[in-house]
Amino acid sequence: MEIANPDVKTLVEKAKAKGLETPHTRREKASICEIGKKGLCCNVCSEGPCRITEKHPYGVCGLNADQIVAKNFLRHVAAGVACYVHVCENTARALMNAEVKDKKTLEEVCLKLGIEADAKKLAEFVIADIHKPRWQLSEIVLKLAPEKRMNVYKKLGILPGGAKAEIMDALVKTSTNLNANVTDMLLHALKLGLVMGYTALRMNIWMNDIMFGIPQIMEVNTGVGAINPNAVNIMTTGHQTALQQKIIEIACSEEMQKLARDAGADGINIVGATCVGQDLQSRPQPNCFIGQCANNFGTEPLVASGLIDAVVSEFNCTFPGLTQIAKHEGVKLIAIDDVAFIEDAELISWSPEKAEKVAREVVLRAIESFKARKRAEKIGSVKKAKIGFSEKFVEDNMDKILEIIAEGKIKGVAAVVGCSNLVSGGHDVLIRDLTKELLKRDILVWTAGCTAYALQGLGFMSEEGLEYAGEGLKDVCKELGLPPVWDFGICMCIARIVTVAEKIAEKLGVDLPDLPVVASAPQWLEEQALGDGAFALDCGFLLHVYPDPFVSGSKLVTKILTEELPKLTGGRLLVEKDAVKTAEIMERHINEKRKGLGLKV
Ligand code: XCC
Repeated sequence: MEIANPDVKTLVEKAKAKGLETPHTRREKASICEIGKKGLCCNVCSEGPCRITEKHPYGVCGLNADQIVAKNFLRHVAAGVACYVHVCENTARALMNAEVKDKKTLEEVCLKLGIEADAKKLAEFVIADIHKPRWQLSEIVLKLAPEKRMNVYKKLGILPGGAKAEIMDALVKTSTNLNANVTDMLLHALKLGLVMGYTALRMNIWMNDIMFGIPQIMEVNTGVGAINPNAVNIMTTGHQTALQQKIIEIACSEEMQKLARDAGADGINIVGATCVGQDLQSRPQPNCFIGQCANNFGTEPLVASGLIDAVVSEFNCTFPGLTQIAKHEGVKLIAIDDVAFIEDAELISWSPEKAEKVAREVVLRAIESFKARKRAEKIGSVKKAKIGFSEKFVEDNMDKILEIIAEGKIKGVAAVVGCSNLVSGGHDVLIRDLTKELLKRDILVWTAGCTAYALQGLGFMSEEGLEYAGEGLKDVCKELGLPPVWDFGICMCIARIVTVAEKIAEKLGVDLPDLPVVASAPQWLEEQALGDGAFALDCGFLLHVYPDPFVSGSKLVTKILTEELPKLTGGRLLVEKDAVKTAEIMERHINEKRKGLGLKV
């Protein structure tokens, strides 16, 4: 299997030599269900699991392929949205008693929501909104969705009630012998997309900004080469910045650094990995945070290297495969949220009241673990990356950005976001190839999530990235001193990208689908990505994904998502493995939108 990042490739080889499994080696041995891949397996009653084929077009209950595909799709979206609602709720808990770093954002957010500018009140408002019943519309969505889009959502009847109630009823509908209405289930998925976009993602991001400040453009080091083998190395996994930030603060304290030195280490370092590392990296951190070193599928190979003393997890992507590696390498696994509690991990549960105590325990465990660790060699390289883009940056530079797009030096924007996987050509492969194709066509790439690390690690966020850019894009980047790929941070910052798009649409007086903007999750992995995808379809974007989000087993569902939806929300699903074909379709789409706006093509 191809692995785009040479350092990850080395780590996988080294793990293999030690007899350790990584997803890359397990993938080759895995038994993949070809029927489930198309969404055609139903396992919600004791008569099944029923697998739908041409010869067996119905389950025992009478469900057909279209209904099973729609049901499975809604279940996946509901689970994905539930994940980020969990994160958002914890962030609100953290905000309750937190120090406010960015008062201006607090005031702006509260003004938008029509509440008093007070952190505690905002946190209570978010938690109350999440817990509303289904028959009371979510205030967050009502207040945040742009007016032009609201008309579309009202017409379709997809304005959601309380987040948890909508998720729960999606589970009810898709349980045994209940809803069998394809349209209703797909509309429910779109409704959950709004919960995802406005509540789970956007409110989470804004609450983090209030607590920790809006990301700033800065140059950072990234890559496994930054890891000092003789430091106590604590690796992050998850999505909950509010839970990890305290650990950095405690780890970097002189008291803990001294304890580490007394144990024979050079000090303690926090090694960023998965999405939470991406978010931590986007704001200035104390020195002992050494930057982002792995995306999702890079974590197991990195832990197998012997450079890591403890893994502290609070969400995905915490691979269960870490257990066998940790056992072999003597790595301490710690879960600070039980949703990420894997085998052999110790659960040290976070709560806002216990945050400091939890952080101290985590750091002390890591120092203990260091004492027993076998020595490992320094591995890999360090890349420079200019990161930290935000809605604020775009707002501050709005006129210039619009002028450049109008001139055609940049044709449009592609949001290339989300996870990495091993099936889209290999680890980080389609992300790399699609980005190259887009840049070549003078399409600016905005990114977030594991995709962002993939591109950072390959040099796209430094001058190196310019070699892939077309003439127009290259000129602009050189003039502004910016890379051709803009990193918005954690995958949840998809919400930032949509906020930016909304601001541009508002400025131009148009609706979101009128913009020369496209979206892609070229290597989507988990259910959250499908929830994000539902939001992108709500917003009316052309949404490229690979692989098929388990819908190809139904001609009807596929037709709705690819042909009917453009007439309803403007959104359209595109499933494509080939980078060139995808970029061509995206360029055509962007050019059509430019024509619609009266811009030269
Ligand atoms: Fe996991 Fe976030 Fe996805 Fe990366 S992008 S694969 S969830 S770590 Ni969020």
